[in-house]
Amino acid sequence: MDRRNFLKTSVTISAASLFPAPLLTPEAIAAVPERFPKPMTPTLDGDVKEFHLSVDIIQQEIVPGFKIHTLAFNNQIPGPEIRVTRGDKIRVVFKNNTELNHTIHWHGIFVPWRMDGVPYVTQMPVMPGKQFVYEFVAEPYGTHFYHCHWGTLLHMQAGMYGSFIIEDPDDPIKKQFNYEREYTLLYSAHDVNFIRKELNAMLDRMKERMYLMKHGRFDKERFATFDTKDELIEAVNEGYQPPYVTNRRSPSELPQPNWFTVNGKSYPVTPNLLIKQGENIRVRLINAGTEEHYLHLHGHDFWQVCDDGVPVPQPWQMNTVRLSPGKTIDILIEGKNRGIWTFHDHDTRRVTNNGLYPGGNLLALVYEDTPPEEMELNPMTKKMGLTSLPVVALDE
Ligand SMILES: [Cu+2]
Repeated sequence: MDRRNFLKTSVTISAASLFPAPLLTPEAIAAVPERFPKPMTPTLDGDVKEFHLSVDIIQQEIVPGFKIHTLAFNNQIPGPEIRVTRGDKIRVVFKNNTELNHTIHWHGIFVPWRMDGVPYVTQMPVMPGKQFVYEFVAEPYGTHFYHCHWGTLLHMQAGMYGSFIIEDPDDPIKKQFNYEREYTLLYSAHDVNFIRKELNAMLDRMKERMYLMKHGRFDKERFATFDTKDELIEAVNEGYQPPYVTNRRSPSELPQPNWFTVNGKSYPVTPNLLIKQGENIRVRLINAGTEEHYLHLHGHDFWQVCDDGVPVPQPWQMNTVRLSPGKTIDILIEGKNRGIWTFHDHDTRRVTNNGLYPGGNLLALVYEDTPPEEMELNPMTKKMGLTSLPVVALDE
């Protein structure tokens, strides 16, 4: 391949790269926003902001050449971002286009309890083809998320999550750190074999359930739903075997995540964060998965400014932050050290794709204004006869 063709190829796949030169082409910089969740535009009904979410089974390409079947809000993983102002009246019309049950839980938001989206606790599941309308006021301020609360172990890792940002016109973090740009990163972990097997099994179970319901032969014991605990205990005393006794799944069949995604993608197609020297950026970290992540930034400290959406009384300076399942943490990065830096899970099992390093939760903080002379290879590397570093490296 001559140099001209090589450069052309570099440009087309540059957004996928973690490595220096191609990240700074105008095309690569323009492509960065595509890797972040898009805010949904609401329609207005009086003073109510109305959003529409649906769920479908779609294929998602996690990395080039590898697709899985997923449960996706509005055909996107993560789902679209809901971004509103504190105190807004919100209506979300949720339509279930799949043959499975679902609900939506609003994680961290002070909704009325009947809107909390927990099946059999606050509402019935939203059954195939049906819809449910969620209404609440957007409180409190901060970084939150939404996710399905039915069959959560499968449905969340299969893609049913999205960011929910509640802004405040007097944002305390903006006042303190004066940033212009911000980014949302949603982390998840996926056992793709579990997703495939369990999705198929659930579809089968639901098919049978719908058939029996249609013919009036729905049987409570068979589908393990009881009106009271006494009813369950009585059934057990008479010989009923609940699913946990009949051992549907052994511990080894519980999910063992082998794919780790940020905004639905693994390295080398994870989203990169753009910054300039002297600029502050805010990054909203959301753990929508089952694993704990230890996110480490090279070449910088950053400030932890919010914990579960709540501004911390005194921002903490650190370079590694622990992001437990269900947590949201906002960090503020000061552009003080020009160059290209990795930002990754320091549990190195999670910077793999299907067990191979590099992959997974690995992305870059990219200074857009790194001057060309600083992009030059160092003398030791030049001695190897190279003119640039590889565009994508996948070999451990
Ligand atoms: Cu669901």
